[in-house]
Amino acid sequence: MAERNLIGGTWAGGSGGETFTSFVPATGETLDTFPRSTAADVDRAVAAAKDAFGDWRLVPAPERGAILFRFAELLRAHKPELTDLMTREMGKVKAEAGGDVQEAIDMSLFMAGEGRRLHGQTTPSELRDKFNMSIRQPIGVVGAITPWNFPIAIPSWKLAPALVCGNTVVLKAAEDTPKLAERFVELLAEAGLPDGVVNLVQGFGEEAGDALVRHPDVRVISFTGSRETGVAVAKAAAETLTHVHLELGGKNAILVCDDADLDLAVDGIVWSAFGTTGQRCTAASRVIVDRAVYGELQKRLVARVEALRLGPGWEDGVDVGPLINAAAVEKVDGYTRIGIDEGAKLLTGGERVSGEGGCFYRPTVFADVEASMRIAQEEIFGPTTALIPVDGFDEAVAAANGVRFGLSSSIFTRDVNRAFRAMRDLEAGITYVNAGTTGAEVHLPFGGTKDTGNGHREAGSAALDVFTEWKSIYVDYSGRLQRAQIDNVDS
Ligand code: UN1
Repeated sequence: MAERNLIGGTWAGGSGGETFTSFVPATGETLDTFPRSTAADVDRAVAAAKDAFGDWRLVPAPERGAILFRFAELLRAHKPELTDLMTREMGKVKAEAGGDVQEAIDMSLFMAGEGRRLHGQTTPSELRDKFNMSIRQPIGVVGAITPWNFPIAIPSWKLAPALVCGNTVVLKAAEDTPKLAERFVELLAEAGLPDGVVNLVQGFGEEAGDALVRHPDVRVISFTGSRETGVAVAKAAAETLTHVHLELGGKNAILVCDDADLDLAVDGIVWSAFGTTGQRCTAASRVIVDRAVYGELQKRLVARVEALRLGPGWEDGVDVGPLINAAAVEKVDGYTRIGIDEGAKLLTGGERVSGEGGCFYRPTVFADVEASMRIAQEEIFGPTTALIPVDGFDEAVAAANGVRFGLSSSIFTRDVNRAFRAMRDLEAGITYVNAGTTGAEVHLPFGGTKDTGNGHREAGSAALDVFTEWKSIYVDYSGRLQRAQIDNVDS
């Protein structure tokens, strides 16, 4: 049995004896075998994390940050290797895989710096000779459940803030990218984390993930994935009143106004809709276009999309890699059928790539999509985008907001008034002006409104709110009993 769970500083096999395999989506080849962990494995990992919390919470935050600085250095030193592995295990193209690792470097550096901030507040007391302050405190064991689409970046979004704040972690990474999760944790350990501060349990959501969410000693769950699973996580965690941070789906729209720079808009659409093969929660799966430029935009967009080169991510000159697995190809193809049945016009794509061993699907553009159609409402998580024609700015904003999700949004316009209205009125956690829907930077809050989450944010200092609890402290140095709300108020 492969010893690939990290528990209390020791690499261990799974207790159930079952294994699962990681594949190369571009070829279908087998990459490696991992333990399919059980609730018993999760139990051991949580116990190790709980045990390690006692000391880790007392390590000065700047020292915890220093370990993250070292982790960032190690990520940088291993960037070529991790990038190459990511093109194989996850499938994204080289430039984007490098970007994924870079995002983890950036996040680790940002959160390392938090070790010397982690600001609380001091504030006057209403009473004399009394001092008031609030401080952030770690919460305890954090369960991090991460997706395969950003297999190095997203674990860093969760683990770097959790750790610098003084929590310990059990990571259950996606079963499609276990090797990358293993390398991530190996490098963290190498950076100098004490045993048990980070633990890794490989396996599936139904067993390992579920056990982690329900474990009474896990105080915070941070989950990125589908809306459906997010709801299940929230329900399961309710029983133990575990804090839950959810980062769920998107149905992100790009608005193209009649005054837009169309070539720039096409650049933004191609990059946001087909980068990472559309497998980003920030992907532009809707393009809402003013009828004045609708025909011209279609023409320019289709020409660009048909020129995109598909292939394995590790090859030079490839624009679009494979989907993550065969089930994803089925899902994306199913939505092509749904779009056609709904009466949308298939402009290009809409089929598997034959003659390849891997999970390739042609970049797909639908036109004449109505805002209420399923392909304009549901998250497809693949290389499919829907063009929705509208008359004017107000109709565009209404269409953009007419979905359950609210992660990212974008507007192409040269009109500053429209740009500011869009910043105010688009119901999303992120709005880009004259850029596509992807490309969030680590020092700003990341997350969405409506069904995209449950009100929390990752990244930036906002992430600290997920991984700390406030403590308010009152120090009375008057030497006598002073009663707030009473002694300082006349009658
Ligand atoms: C995701 O798809 O889950 O803004 C995260 C972006 C990336 C992160 C995407 N920096 O597209």
